[in-house]
Amino acid sequence: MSSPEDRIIALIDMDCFFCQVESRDHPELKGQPLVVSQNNVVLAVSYEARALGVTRFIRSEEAKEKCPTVNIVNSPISHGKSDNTKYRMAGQEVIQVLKQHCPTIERASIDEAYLDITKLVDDRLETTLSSSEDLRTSLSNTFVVGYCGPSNDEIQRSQGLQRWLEEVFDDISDDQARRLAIAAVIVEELRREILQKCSFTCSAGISYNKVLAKLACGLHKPNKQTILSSAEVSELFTAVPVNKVRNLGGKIGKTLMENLNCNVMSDLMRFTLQDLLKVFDEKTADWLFNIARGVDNEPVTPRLICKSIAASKNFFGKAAITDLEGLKEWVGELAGDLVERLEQDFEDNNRRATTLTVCYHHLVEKKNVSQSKSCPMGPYNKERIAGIAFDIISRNMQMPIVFISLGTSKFVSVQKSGNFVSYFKKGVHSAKPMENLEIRKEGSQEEAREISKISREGNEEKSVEDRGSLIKLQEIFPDLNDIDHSVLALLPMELQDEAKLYIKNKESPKVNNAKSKMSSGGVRNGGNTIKNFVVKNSSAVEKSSMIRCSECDQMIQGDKFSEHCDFHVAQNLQKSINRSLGREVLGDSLKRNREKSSSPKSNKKTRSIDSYFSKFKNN
Ligand code: TTP
Ligand code: CA
Ligand code: CA
Repeated sequence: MSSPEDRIIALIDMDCFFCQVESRDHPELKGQPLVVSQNNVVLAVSYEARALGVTRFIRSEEAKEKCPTVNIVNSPISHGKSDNTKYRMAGQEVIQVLKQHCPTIERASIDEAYLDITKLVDDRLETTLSSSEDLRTSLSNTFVVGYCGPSNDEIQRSQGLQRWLEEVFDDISDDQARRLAIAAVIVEELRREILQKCSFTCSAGISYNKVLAKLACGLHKPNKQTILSSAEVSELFTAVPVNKVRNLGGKIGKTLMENLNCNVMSDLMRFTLQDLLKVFDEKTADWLFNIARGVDNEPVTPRLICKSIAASKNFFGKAAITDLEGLKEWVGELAGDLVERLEQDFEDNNRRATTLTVCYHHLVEKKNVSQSKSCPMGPYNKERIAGIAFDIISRNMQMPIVFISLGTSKFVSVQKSGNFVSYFKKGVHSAKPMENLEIRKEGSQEEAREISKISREGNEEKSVEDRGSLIKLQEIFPDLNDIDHSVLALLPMELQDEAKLYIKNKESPKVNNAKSKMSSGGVRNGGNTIKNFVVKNSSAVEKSSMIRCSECDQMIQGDKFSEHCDFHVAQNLQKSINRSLGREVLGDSLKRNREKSSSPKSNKKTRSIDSYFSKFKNN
């Protein structure tokens, strides 16, 4: 397989998915005009309702005005917001069916998946002899681009299919066409089985790359499938608007349309690679140049589970968030929802997210302005995540807020050990709820450990002890010679230090031997520092490398990066607490600490956050 046209890729997309899930639960709704609404906005429209003029993204009342007989189902609510669990699980049922037949499946959204069926097709071609007549009977729901009109007209479809099979299958023996025809038979079988086992209809596109399979899938719906061969691409592209193509729905498509005057895909052929390089980065220019010619080499990456997990909500009209109280309430709800789903995902898929992205839209002169910020993801803890989101969003006081999303991504596989699970699930390191947070300073003998600290008054010692007895490095990594660094980065500093020490000892056994506690599996009491909440990318801690801090844009030495991040977390928390509570927490805590340090029993030092910053910001 060397040519970009040698693969066979299918995209399967469920028809009016949320409506099908609802009408499977409520059979009286089957065949009826139906919409599924969330927050009073129509998100899914049955084909019966579409025929009566109902469209997506209108308000439920508007749907009723357009079609008085329409049934409106409101999607389930949890944490004060729509809960898609039911639909996600229904999507997973479909994946289970596909999994029985195809090893290379990429779940692309709640209701669609790409399949690389190249091998299935080649195996079938080797083992089965099919005449064009056999194929015509098997392909009873299949359209062929270039051999049918744009409608779902059955006569045009079957005549076109027959003509195509005769032309390319019997006469010329076009190899790609033969393989696409066999692929279409396989996809007809898969769709039939999905209907039998899950009671859902779906549509499919069959072509030789992901972009074209997706495009083909949308041409004939519902309950149909479409073949797109390379010979038909250039003709089809004269009629395909640029923004209807996968990856071109956003900024890139807009630039093509507005700045380069490309309206349909064939317009893109006017540009050389050099022309495109003047406007786009190398990767994008290259991709555009290729896709204009129907070439897309993106592989189908086997993935049965989503790449990201997010909890989000729109706040339309009067529901817009206008004060910190409202913001606090909603980030709490969203964080609760997110953590529930992450914990379930952890149970199901043995993986943990390492990046948290907080995105929000606020209104400026009635226009939506989007902001987003990513940071490392620590333990799955509702209060902690809510605190981070609150801090990020409240920082600029940009109200009213009309959309918030807390998303997690960059999953790493983890081994499940009892303590590892309980560590993350119980949130031993959970930060305090925002209203109780206090920032104070603590000095220690090791200068590098002098960092800002979130502590729970009175409970701090207990939580450190708890952690010590709960977590032992060896229980997380039974084979200490095979420590997964991405998992290690999720653990408390004490355990990270233990691991580093172990690795160092392994490399030069004479050094530091006395210090190591690995043989006893003990855990040093390092204090419940804010460091514990900061996940470090294992590559980011390379001493020699420099990392740009997204917060202050400074280049930071790798081994100082975590401390630098700690500073920002502490500083931001401090700001948000000061803002939300309207009092000088730092002033109070410093005062308290000063009092404590003056007591003969205390050996704690105090240091202002500014002096902390001046130390780390230029590291
Ligand atoms: P789609 O596949 O875009 O649409 P659909 O399945 O309803 O209809 P079609 O037959 O045209 O494929 O979306 C899948 C489901 O995702 C849809 O049923 C409802 C949900 N959805 C949202 O929750 N929010 C959105 O913005 C969109 C577009 C869909
Ligand atoms: Ca769909
Ligand atoms: Ca879809």
